[in-house]
Amino acid sequence: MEKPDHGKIIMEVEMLLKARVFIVSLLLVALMACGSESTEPAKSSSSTSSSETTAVSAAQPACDAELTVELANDGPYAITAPESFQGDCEMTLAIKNYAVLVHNFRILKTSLALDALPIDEATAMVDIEAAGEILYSSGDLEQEATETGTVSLDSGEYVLFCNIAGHYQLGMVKSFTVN
Ligand SMILES: [Cu+2]
Repeated sequence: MEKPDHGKIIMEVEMLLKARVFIVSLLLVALMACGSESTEPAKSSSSTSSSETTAVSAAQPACDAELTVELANDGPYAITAPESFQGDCEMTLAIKNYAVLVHNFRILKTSLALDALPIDEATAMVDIEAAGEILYSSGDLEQEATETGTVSLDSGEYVLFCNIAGHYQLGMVKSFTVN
């Protein structure tokens, strides 16, 4: 009883396998035909997905720590912040002004030295156009006012400063390295 059954099963399995090979080859032919027919839609969909990929890679992971910036806490024109910080991530800034005087906060990418930023004589403010590229700009903060923001910085040297008239000249500036 069992022997013929086994033989039958083996034969059936063999037939099934042959049928599968046949079906798979049919499917391959069908797929190849589909592929050559739909060259245009395939192209457009691949460009869509590549732009999505770009968007995804542009959204960086959050940095491990928050960047705390204190304005006029360690002196009337002091900017207190870490000397260096982690880069290639989305940095969360927590800025606070401790003084009665209004202050603000700028992150500048520049090739100029810390003490060599050009000043607009009419306004007594740093001439941003001539100085470089501002990558973060806070609002004007009253005493005890805080601002939270995000910025992604490449590794390199930056200049932190306050651009209320005359404050840069009074030393409200600090170098900052992103690793
Ligand atoms: Cu200031």
